[in-house]
Amino acid sequence: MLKAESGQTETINAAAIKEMIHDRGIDLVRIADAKNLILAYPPRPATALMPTAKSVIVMAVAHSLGAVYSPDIMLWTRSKMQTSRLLDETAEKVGRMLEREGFLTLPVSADKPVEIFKHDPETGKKFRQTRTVGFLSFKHAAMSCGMGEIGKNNLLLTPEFGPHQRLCAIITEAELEPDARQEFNLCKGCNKCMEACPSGALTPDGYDVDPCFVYWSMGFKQLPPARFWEWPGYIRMIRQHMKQRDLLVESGQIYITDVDFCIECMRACPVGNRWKNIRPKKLNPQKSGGNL
Ligand code: B12
Ligand code: SF4
Ligand code: SF4
Repeated sequence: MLKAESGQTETINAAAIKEMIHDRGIDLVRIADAKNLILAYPPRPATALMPTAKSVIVMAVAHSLGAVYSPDIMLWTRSKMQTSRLLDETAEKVGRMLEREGFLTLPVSADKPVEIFKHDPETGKKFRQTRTVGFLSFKHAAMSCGMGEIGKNNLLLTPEFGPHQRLCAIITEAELEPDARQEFNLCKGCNKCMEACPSGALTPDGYDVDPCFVYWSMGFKQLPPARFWEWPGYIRMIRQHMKQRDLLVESGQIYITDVDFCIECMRACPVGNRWKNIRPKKLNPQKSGGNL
């Protein structure tokens, strides 16, 4: 147990923090050693955000499966916002409690904002498609404390919920006992995620962020042209979309409700014990601005 500098009676240890977080409605919580995180590329160590960090508390809230399998992605999007709210609110409250007890603490939001890169920081070359990166990679933090593994769909799979959860983290100076990493072998290698991916971002070679970003953010199956002869085809695609979509009205909804255009790699994945009894047998296509 850590002695809080405030001298108050709050118990600050891993078990007490986990209980407090579970009581607020969070489904999974584990703790990683801040100095021993598995790093993604580009690396985003917790100690770059807080040099004195000792622990990273990783939290997950399951999505409503009804929303995942709903006929229109907008229903999921709204539900996703609520999972983010629950996570962010919990992170904020636990963070304030830890700071009251004398431990510098940084809640990292389940949602945006993210860092935006127009150029490759290593070479200075302009990316064909702007890239975004989180301040901390939650999937890697979650793997670091044995919450799950990254599947072929490039998402964190947990034994309980498969890919159907939203993640969030709290970086803190409080030294909490870390949870061990684990081997799971949850991914069945069934390739359902690859078959379901409308943009071609998921292939046997792995995950390609650019086509995913373009489809997820706008529902477009083509990347912006890299050569001048690619323009006519690209313009044809945009005109096709404009016939049925109102991009101006849509952008209003996107800003208010954080609309995404795709969760197919998540929907298609059969992993997750808790869903066994309620998972629908048939997966109907989900309507989004992208499926024209
Ligand atoms: C930015 C981001 C995106 C971007 C980029 C994705 C990416 N992989 O980088 C876009 C918008 C495309 C995206 C898409 C999706 N996302 Co997203 N996303 C994030 C976010 C905010 C940060 C991801 C990140 O930084 N990852 C770390 C890097 C380093 O990831 P990586 O996959 O190993 O590597 C890629 C990048 O580094 C990029 N890359 C390669 N070289 C370079 C160079 C530079 C300079 C840069 C900047 C990037 C870059 O390509 C790599 C893959 O080849 C996280 C939340 C968080 N803070 O972790 C959510 C998160 C990963 N997303 C999530 C989800 C659910 C999705 C989507 C299903 C969309 C949706 N509707 O919600 C898809 C799934 C795509 C997929 N199959 O991976 C969930 C995943 C939950 C889970 N169970 O795993 C997270 C954790 C959000 C959350 N709070 O729960 N996402
Ligand atoms: S979010 Fe959609 S486009 Fe991106 S990898 Fe998943 S299925 Fe493919
Ligand atoms: S859909 Fe199949 S291959 Fe893809 S992540 Fe899930 S289990 Fe693995």
